[in-house]
Amino acid sequence: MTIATLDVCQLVDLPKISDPRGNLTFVEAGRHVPFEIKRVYYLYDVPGGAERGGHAHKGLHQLIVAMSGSFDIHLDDGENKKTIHLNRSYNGLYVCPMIWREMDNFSSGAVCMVLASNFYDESDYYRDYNEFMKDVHP
Ligand code: T46
Repeated sequence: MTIATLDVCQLVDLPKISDPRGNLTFVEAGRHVPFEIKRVYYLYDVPGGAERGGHAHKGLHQLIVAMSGSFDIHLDDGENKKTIHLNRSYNGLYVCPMIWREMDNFSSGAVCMVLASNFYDESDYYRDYNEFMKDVHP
């Protein structure tokens, strides 16, 4: 198992084609995200005060984009923590495997889109922080 560090979880500037008719952003697998995209999902209608996440993935790579509105993502590699405020639809946050994440502070109307490197698989999750820590710091 590869132990991740927060250093690789960085904001990616996605291309933005500005146009008086409205802006356009695109994402190309292998070019803007360092993985093949196998799944896209999105969170929406998130009630004020809700928290999401609260888990880590063993092998999943993700790019998280605030398509609309804003929210905070708190990342934790077992040693260091950082919080990122996402509020631009031309920025994506790359999150590598083995990073505990929690999300909160969703604005009204926020839409969080996630590009993921694999299909949904519950066995890829750590949902217990102590289990995650045991594997990060055996
Ligand atoms: C992450 C944040 C941003 C599925 O059936 N298929 C799916 O593709 C997903 C993502 C979830 N589910 C089911 C599994 C659970 O019964 O939907 C329920 C909620 O899933 P989860 O606990 O993963 O939801 P979030 O919003 O806490 O977390 C998700 C991602 O799992 C996670 O990787 O970073 O969105």
